[in-house]
Amino acid sequence: MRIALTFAMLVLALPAYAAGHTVQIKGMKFSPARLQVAVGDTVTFANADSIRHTATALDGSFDTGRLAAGRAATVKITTAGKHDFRCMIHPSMKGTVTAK
Ligand SMILES: [Cu+2]
Repeated sequence: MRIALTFAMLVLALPAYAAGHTVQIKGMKFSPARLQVAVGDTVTFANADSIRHTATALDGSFDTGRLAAGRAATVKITTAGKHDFRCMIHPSMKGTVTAK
């Protein structure tokens, strides 16, 4: 029992590996538009359209800035919660990153 408990504490003490997620921007849409991540993960927004877009969190938690055609930007999600984001150039383009 004590060994199992010690092992559990060791596992919990190990640093979590940050995962990388990718969101494609194509046809004036984010794909996927909704994603679940862990705090510390990164999200790469890749603009596959021929016009500029941004991925800007409404709570200010991340912002890619203006992404030219074919460009990508990676942001780190550092706070838990639901982060709605928009393209600031095309406000109809919406998405949500939910971080736990
Ligand atoms: Cu846009």
